[in-house]
Amino acid sequence: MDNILLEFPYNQHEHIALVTLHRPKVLNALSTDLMNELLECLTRLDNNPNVRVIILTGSDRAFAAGADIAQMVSASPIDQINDHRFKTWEMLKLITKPIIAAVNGFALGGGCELAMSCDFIVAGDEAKFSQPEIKIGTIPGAGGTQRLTRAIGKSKAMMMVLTGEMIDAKSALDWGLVAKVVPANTLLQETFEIAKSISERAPVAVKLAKEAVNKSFEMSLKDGMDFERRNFYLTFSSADQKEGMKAFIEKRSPKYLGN
Ligand code: CO8
Repeated sequence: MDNILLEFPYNQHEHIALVTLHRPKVLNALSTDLMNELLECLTRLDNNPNVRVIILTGSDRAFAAGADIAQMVSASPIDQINDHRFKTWEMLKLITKPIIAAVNGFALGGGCELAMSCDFIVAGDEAKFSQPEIKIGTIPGAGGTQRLTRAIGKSKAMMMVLTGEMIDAKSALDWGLVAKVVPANTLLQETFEIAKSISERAPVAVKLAKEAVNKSFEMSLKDGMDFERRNFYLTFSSADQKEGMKAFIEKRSPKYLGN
């Protein structure tokens, strides 16, 4: 992998992996190769039973400054179709384990869309978010008009998509795009603490909870509630649910095995 760095175990934690986007010369612009490597890496981590939480980050300067403009400048629509880039983005949705985006610096265009494709975003206080595609004669293509609108509402999303201007981390927090803002130089440590907390929860329940929350984007309230109830019932077939409730009654910490 030329464009992705992987640390597992991360910080000597047996259940946490750190994936770093690494194209520093172009602020982690998301080329086809980078996206393919990212998907391959995340799929491998998803298949590794020891991994419970994945942190996705970039550099101090940029999480990612968007899709690779140099690669797209003279592309035809057919080039875009044949490139299979959108298939790669679609397949990211199939990762079952939680992915936390730890964002310092720029998260622009496809970079903002990639962060939003993760399960939640923790941002350094210098982070900047935008959908700047309108400034280069196009529009978001990997969920910017959809996920951003669901995250921050129509009015603010429309303003961001039509002006292409950046918002800072504080606005991203106030508007609900990010879950938490922390000092930039503590971003990875703070995100690690959150990942640690998730890694201590029952892994199957974590997956089922992730799946149910994500369904809320795609279903009516009634269908979503039904889906949630099925997943709730399903947790009662796991040994971890028995262990979790027993440990509570016995006033001890649970030991989850992921089954
Ligand atoms: N693609 C390719 N190269 C880039 C990109 C990019 N998105 N962003 C930055 N770079 C390169 C620059 O060309 C520059 O290279 P060089 O040193 O060779 O000139 C290097 O990174 C450093 O960038 P700057 O010199 O511009 O650094 P500044 O600090 O002056 O500015 C900015 C930083 C503000 C981030 C600026 O680089 C910028 O505006 N970048 C472009 C942001 C943008 O428009 N992003 C949207 C791209 S389109 C998109 O994402 C559509 C997604 C569609 C879905 C994807 C499906 C696959």
